[in-house]
Amino acid sequence: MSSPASAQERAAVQQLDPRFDWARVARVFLLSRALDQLEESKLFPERKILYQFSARGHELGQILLGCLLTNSHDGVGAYYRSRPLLLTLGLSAEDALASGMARAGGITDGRDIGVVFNLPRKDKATVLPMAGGVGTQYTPTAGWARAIRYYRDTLGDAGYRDSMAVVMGGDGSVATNGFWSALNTATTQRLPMLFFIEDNGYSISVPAAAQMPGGNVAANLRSFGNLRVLEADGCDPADTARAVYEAVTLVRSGQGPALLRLTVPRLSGHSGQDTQAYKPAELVAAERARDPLIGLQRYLVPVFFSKSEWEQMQEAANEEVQAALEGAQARPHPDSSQALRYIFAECHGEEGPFTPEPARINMLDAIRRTLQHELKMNPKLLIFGEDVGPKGGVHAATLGLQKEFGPDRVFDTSLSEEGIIGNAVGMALAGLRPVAEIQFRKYAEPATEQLNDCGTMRWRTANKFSAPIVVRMPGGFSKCGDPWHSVSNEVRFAHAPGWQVIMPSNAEDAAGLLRTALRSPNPSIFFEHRVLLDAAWARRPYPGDNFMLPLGVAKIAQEGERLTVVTWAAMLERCLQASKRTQSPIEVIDLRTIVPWDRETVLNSVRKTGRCLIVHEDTLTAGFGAEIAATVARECFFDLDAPVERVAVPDVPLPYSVHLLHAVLPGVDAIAVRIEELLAV
Ligand SMILES: Cc1ncc(C[n+]2csc(CCOP(=O)(O)OP(=O)(O)O)c2C)c(N)n1
Repeated sequence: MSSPASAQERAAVQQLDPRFDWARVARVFLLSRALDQLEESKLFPERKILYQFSARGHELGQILLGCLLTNSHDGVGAYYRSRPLLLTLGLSAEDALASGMARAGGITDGRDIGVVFNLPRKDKATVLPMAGGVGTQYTPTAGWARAIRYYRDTLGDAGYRDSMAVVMGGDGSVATNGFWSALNTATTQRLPMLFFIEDNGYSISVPAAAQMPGGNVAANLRSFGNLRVLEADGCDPADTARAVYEAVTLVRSGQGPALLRLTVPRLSGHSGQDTQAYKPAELVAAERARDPLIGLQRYLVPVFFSKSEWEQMQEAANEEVQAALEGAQARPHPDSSQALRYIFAECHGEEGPFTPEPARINMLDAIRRTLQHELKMNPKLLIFGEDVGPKGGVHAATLGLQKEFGPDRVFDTSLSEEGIIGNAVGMALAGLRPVAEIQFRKYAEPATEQLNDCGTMRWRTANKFSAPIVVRMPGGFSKCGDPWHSVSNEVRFAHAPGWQVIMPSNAEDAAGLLRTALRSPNPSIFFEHRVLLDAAWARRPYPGDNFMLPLGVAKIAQEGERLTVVTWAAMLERCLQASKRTQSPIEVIDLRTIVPWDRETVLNSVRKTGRCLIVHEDTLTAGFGAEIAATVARECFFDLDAPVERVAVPDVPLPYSVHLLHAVLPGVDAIAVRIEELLAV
């Protein structure tokens, strides 16, 4: 900064918003611009980077925001155009370029595209792992905001005082489910959360007015309850500084959430490939004239910097970027031998001694008691979902838990599965242990994106982040079937990398497997089969408060030599009954978990018996049985005396009519017939 010579100049300096370090703002702005410039003019055309999402036009507000995110428990849900904010928070230019160039180290070690970032932090704001899906950032950030409140108010951790969550998004993102879900959560719960909307008027080529009436999210939300709404011109330094400061101060002061809409130009195409041919030429020209860099220069030069100082800063930014490029280019490619690592954590939870009780309880009580004990043991464990609070869940698995542990620990959510899972992810990232209930397996579908992104998080971030949540979901047939409440489709989770998939068949296993999941470093789907919740067959003595079962260890439910039946969950009882109908010794294996699945026990058994039948409730085509069959066919090829067979529901939903239901569900008769057929080969 030059020392202003005249009184007039000194006065002018004082007119700059004194709450910001403008030298820092200018430095980061010029660095960000130089990075985009290099990428757009050289690295992308030369195919040295394969994705480019320019932040040109968006920088000012992001950098001012970054200057205020000083609290170590602040959390930011960002998106692909947020690099200026990350640079403000400490992302180095070399890491930025190396990420785009898919070099070793850097942000994701070549696993994710260069702009899908994260920043794990101890001393400054954490940038939550981004995802490629527009709108996916909203609900996890609301979860982070909820975690702040839990640490601060329930656990009494003063370190969380004044902390906040910020979610960033474009005008297109406000049309997504995630935006509305997070807005509902943040406003009904009055969470410390800022919605930071950078409105550049376009979502790729679609104008903002196609996303919502009038195209102005702030105008539409002015009457939304519990929400402060602010707007500013994101190219005007004074106006942007005022609005960003006010928004951050409001949220930090505990007055609940706020939404700030900044209007900004998108000075480049949506991404490297996009020519913006759909934009009228006058608009492109007007956007160029609005460039916030011009605005910032006017604001700071000559009152704060002289013209030559400004030029020197520009030159310094270019030099920094050149050095960063050399550093990035010197880095090796990521080690391909590491590509399969970090789907799961490379450590295991501890197990304790256990003390079984004599009385048999049903699976529902076993689940409730396990949850109750873990709630007692772990103050960071929270249970939530639709109706799990005062009602105790529609299946009664959480009955009485809110009364015992209070509404901060066991609570109802709004009706948004995307919100339930997304919030859980954000809470887990903040160090809590969320247990989310999805009321019925089928209703996990609105949360598909959050579930998939949660599963891949550890891998995507090269082991920097993970969100070990437990998702309990009842499903499968009960007294009747129907296409909504009786879905099993567990294979869908087996196909989504990063999920442990647990399918207990009885009360004892349910307690042991659930406890393992609740202490596991990985996310788990815990499937509660509806017919087993109160089935007499599935009752067992409660195995004690320390009982844990390892995942991926099947149980040989019945030993035999002539044929191996592999099954899980509600089909186990039917398989055992069917095996009794035959006069031959049949080995029946209860897999207990399908990810990981116990290949060794299955393969050893088939090597012994030479015959294999797989029975499951999920539909036949591409069911998990197909995976087992392929493995057995390959690994036991020379031991097999008969083809590997499957009995499963044909490819239809489960019907409501009990008559129809039993026509499609694998029954004892059908299983017994297939066993006999295989024995006769
Ligand atoms: C769920 C989802 N649908 C579509 C896309 C493809 N896509 C990527 S960016 C984008 C436009 C988003 O626009 P906006 O939210 O306004 O942000 P901007 O790019 O303008 O900053 C689209 C449609 C995606 N990544 N995710």
